[in-house]
Amino acid sequence: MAVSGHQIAERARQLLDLAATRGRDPEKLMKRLKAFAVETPSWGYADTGTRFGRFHQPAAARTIEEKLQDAAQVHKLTGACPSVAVHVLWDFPKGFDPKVVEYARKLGVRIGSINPNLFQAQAYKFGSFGNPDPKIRKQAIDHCLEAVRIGKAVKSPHLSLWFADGTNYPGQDVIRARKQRFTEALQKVHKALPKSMTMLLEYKPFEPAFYHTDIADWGMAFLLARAAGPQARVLVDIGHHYQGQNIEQIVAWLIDEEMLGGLHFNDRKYADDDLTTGSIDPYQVFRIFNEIVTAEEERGEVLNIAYMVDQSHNLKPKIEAMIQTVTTCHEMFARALLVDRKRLRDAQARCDIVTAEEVLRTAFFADTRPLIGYLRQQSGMEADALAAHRASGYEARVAKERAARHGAPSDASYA
Ligand SMILES: [Mn+2]
Repeated sequence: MAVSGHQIAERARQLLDLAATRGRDPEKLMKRLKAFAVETPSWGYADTGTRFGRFHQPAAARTIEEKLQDAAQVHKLTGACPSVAVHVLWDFPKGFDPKVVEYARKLGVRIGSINPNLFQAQAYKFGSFGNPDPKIRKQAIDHCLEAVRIGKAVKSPHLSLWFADGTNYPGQDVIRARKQRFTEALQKVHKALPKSMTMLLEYKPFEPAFYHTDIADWGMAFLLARAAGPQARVLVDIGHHYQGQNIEQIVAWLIDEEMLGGLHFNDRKYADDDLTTGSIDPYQVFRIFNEIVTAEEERGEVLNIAYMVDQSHNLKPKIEAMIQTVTTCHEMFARALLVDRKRLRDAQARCDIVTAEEVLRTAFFADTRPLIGYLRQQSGMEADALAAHRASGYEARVAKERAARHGAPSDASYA
């Protein structure tokens, strides 16, 4: 964005004036935008790949400390990412080290959701909570209990569960029996939760299981969460749906049932592609935020929804990809705040479809980049986080440091 700070402030003021004509208090709007936070995942800063291969980036983080450094860089530039999701197995391979809490604090971030790993160990070949072998189910439950202990130690608000469980061929196992095993295991883990922790239950229709997945859609996640206990909610990952599925409707229904716990942001063209948010369908991100803002305005309160990024794209530079995603989320949320609610409600009451749709389209096509830039300027940051990151020389510096620390990345095939 080759515009001056003054121009950004000017454009932001025009947008705020426009918001005022749509019945919105500009000061409150800026406050709401400032409070917007999205958690970034530790695994989004590390080398990843597809099942065909893994392409290394010299600056990719390899240890939890390096992942936290990168997450702190994103937070420093965007002001919107104060917490970092951790992955128990990948981030604490030798067991949890409480020193990371202090290290994160020093960097200006904190540990967020705790993600157990119930899919990588050989034991989980035929499932974790759904496994027919009670010993393996116990191993999976014990790993989750350890994740809860870590969550207590770092004061994390979320235990975030995703299961690769399912079967690959008809007849492989009894679908109902697996459902019952899941219910029982989730209840055991729920019992161990402190009052301050919410269990988030994620669903996905297929992959790695290609015949049936134990938690395949939001309805199954909803029923299991309800059976697990009062602190369990559904986690909606944008990439975990069939093509064409109306995700904002799922979000709206879960809000209405008080069961929406969080969102995992990413984008996709075909399946669970882990692309950067809004790179394929920014209108979908807007429509999701619009459902959330609609509910918040009706109720006059901010909903307790964990906004999180879940992407680990393997070609873009990691931090740049994360800044793009976080900024897109922020900008789309701002667009949802610019919807002329009164005009929309009037049009809806008259069944005036075209006006109602145009109200949404008008907000969606508003360029909210100056608003986010202005917000950052007011907090002493550069308006353009991506340009600021590139100008900082951070990537070249950490690439050199990390190469010196670890040597060249191993070319071993992706496991
Ligand atoms: Mn996810």
